[in-house]
Amino acid sequence: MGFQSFTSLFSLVALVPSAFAVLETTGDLVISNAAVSPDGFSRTAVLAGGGVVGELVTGNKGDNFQINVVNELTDDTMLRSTTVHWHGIFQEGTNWADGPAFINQCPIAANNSFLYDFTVSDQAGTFWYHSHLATQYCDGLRGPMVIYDPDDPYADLYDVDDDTTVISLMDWYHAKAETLTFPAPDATLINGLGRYSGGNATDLAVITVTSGTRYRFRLINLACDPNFVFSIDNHTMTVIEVDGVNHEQLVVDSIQIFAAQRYSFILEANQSVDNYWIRADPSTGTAGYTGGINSAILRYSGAADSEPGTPAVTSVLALNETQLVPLENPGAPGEPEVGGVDYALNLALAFTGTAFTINSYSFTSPTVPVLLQILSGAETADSLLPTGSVYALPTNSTIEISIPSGGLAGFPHPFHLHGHVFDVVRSAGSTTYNYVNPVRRDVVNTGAAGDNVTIRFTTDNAGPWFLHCHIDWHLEAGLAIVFAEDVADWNTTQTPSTAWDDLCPIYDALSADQL
Ligand SMILES: [Cu+2]
Repeated sequence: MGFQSFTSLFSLVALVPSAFAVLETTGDLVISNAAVSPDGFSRTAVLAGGGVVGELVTGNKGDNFQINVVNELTDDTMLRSTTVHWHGIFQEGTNWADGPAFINQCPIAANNSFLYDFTVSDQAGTFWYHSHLATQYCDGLRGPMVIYDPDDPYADLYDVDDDTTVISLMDWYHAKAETLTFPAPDATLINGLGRYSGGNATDLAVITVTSGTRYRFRLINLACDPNFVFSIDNHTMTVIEVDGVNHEQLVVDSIQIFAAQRYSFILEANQSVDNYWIRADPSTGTAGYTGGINSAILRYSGAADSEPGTPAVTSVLALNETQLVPLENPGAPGEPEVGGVDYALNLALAFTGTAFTINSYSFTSPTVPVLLQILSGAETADSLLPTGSVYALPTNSTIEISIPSGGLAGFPHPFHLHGHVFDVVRSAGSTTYNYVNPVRRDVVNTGAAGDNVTIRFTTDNAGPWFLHCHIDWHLEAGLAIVFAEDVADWNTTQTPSTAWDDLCPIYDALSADQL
């Protein structure tokens, strides 16, 4: 604790961000522009805490977080306003701190700051944060967030779980997000380093392990688009956590991880002292490993400072979502039959050639945040904007959402619900329904033609909650709706800060070049 305290004090006066900066529950998260070249190609990016991978935000189950987002963005060729969403955190009673622009708040203008003050009362696991304004996080504003559990039921399975065991995967673009339409990424970054096809043999991320030690790795897909097939040569992985929910142990040799999903897995350093390839093959962009693309290095202490020579092998134990079983309180709410809930909703998805629609409406941001519409006087859910994209959900009710994505353009689409986790009673690639012990998570792959991915949850969290495709280019093209949960109670349960009240007047007064 002494060293931690010293580094915290030191960070108050140090202006150069550390490569291993950790923000523990309380402090400033500075959003700034800087030129970076994580794959050898230099571009100006939007950074959280100064790194291509944002500062690691940590805390313990039960902690209150007070993160002051300081907007120092100056580059008007990109968005200068910002917001931060804490992905997977329920925000019970603090819907105003969830982050999505024009759903939960107005954007934070440049040269301003905004305090996100929320308590993580009963969640632990692997999370992340990112801008939730247009496609800003594709320009860089994304980082990991870990909520440690002092009473982790799996504590006996591992020896190491710290800032060195977070593995972040992301797509990287050489052009600025606002100039791109349904682009393919230029590179894959693993822990903020990578190479692009045709580029130089730049440094790759190295994860160091000690022979005989067991690690809890926390794998996070921070991508704007691709899913990755992740593996580590010569090693199996025992999955124990899915999107912040403990699951029964499942041994796999590869993990297809969709945008915004997370897994914790145990890796035992039980192979000979050597270097091994870590692989993350993307679904879009340049596939494969030629020249060290889509790769990082697992290095045993004592091994040579060189690249691995291990060959790629075919996976024989790929992760299958239907094999994941929640460790605590498994089972979906409602009756064990299709539609056996209080409120069932089918989402018919379509693509017009330029925009996505859900039940015939393409989501476009309202000018007044959905939460503010009620707090400032709108009286019924029916009047909430944008028209056709807001669905009122009754409180204390069982909900079923079916998503027959049917090979919709750009599939497979990973759908994310804010404010909840859900039980996936029908997974992609499966025609059977599991109401007994289905995977519980907050981002689900909705699959291909013939799939009808179906999720269930219970309404116990008042506020407007976004449901959207987590391919950010698709969200921007309208693949989203808003659940207005328990609207009647927003005025009594939601008490935003004065600073929150000030966000919209400040933002609305900005000139075009300040947006
Ligand atoms: Cu999508």
